[in-house]
Amino acid sequence: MSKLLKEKLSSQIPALKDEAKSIVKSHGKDVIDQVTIDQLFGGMRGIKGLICDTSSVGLDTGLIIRGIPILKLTEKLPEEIFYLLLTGELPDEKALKDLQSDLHSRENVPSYVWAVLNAMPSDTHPMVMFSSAILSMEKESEFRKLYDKGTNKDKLWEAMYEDCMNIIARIPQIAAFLYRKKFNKGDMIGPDNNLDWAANFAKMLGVEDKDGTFAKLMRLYMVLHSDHEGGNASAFTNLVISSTLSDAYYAFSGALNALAGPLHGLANQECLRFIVKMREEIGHSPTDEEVKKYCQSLLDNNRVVSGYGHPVLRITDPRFMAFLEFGKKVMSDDEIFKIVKQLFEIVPDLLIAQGKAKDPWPNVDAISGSMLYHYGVKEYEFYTVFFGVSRILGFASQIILSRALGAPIIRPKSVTTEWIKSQIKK
Ligand code: NMX
Ligand code: MLT
Repeated sequence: MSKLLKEKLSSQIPALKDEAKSIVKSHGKDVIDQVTIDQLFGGMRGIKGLICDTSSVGLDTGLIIRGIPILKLTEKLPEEIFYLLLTGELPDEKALKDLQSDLHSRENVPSYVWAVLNAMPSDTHPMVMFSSAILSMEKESEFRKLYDKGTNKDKLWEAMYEDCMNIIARIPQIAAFLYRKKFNKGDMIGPDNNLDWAANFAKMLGVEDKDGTFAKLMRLYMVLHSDHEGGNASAFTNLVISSTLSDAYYAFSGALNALAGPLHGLANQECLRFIVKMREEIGHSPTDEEVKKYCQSLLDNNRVVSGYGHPVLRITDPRFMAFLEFGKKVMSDDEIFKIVKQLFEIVPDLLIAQGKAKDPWPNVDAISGSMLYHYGVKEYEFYTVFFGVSRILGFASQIILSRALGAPIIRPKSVTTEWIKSQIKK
């Protein structure tokens, strides 16, 4: 089996471990942040409390992967991004081909996964199906087998790598199967060894793609959603689970459950649901005034406008801008896409006027669904699965590196409200 990526990592890891050790040895007690009471009551927002080298998110830059702003990576393949997330370098042609053939060689999904999915009630949410399918494969874990053998901790990352590669190779097929099953799209479509990871996914979904732009969208979609540093709710969940030396199957399944919340990854579903409902209620292409009134009524009822706001960003999400550019080229007359643009003109001002949201600008979820809807993927309940398939590239990179560095169990200290009150008195 081809293994250039694993070899590259093996050669990098000793230096990474030495670097981490020496930083801690020389500067272990240096203070880099302080914690305020509003951060404790406010979801730990802004506290610098984690190491994540795969990517970072600046409040005024958005996603940066290994030093490269996401808008400079939009022409890359998701496999290239995975290589970059893990190693800090883009692969050359040989390394890319090697990675692609390695993934193809691992794509055989155990047949019991289909049985698990077929056994689920037809009204099960696709994210439950996706998360369960991944968890159901836990018995395949090389990591757990190696751990059970009592293997040296330094070797565990290699088994983590194997598990992650197996999962990445299989999820396009699993997601495509559950899309076709759940939404009665017909029989499963098998993988095609000649295609790249995202184009293969596009083909297995069975979405009509006469001009090849849906495959292009899938590549872009998978690149844009691949990672968003370590502190977002699902990535953090993934890191916490993996830090207990649970394997990747447990970690990804748990992380996907965090992604499935409407304040996080489910916002893409909620945003399309909102647009469709608004059109149904208003009954035609809404005017600016009607959209304004509709959104204002949400805010007046203490509801959020999905797709707007962010825990870190204070600018329009560059991932939103990348989709906007794609949409302008491919679907400029699409009714839903036009409403997304209309919302972009209207919602920030309403949020600014309301004065609550710290970030009034759109995030990626404000637009990603409209891209899918255009190609006939109108089942918005499925949208967060697309997010999850892509984000597993980031989850995988983060926990392979954590295990390679021997990161300890994550266990911050909690305090009681009484303790806070006693500190205030002091
Ligand atoms: N619409 C209405 N109110 C909002 C919005 C919004 N889009 N965004 C923030 N607020 C409110 C928020 O609910 C809070 O209200 P309250 O004080 O009554 O609790 C107040 O503004 C302050 O919140 P922030 O500190 O600005 O935001 P926070 O960091 O806590 O949360 C989000 C960030 C993303 C959870 C929040 O902006 C939100 O709920 N947005 C809508 C859901 C969404 O788009 N999520 C997707 C995030 C990206 N992703 O891909 O995961
Ligand atoms: C993400 O892509 O994970 C979201 O933008 C949420 C976040 O970064 O907190």
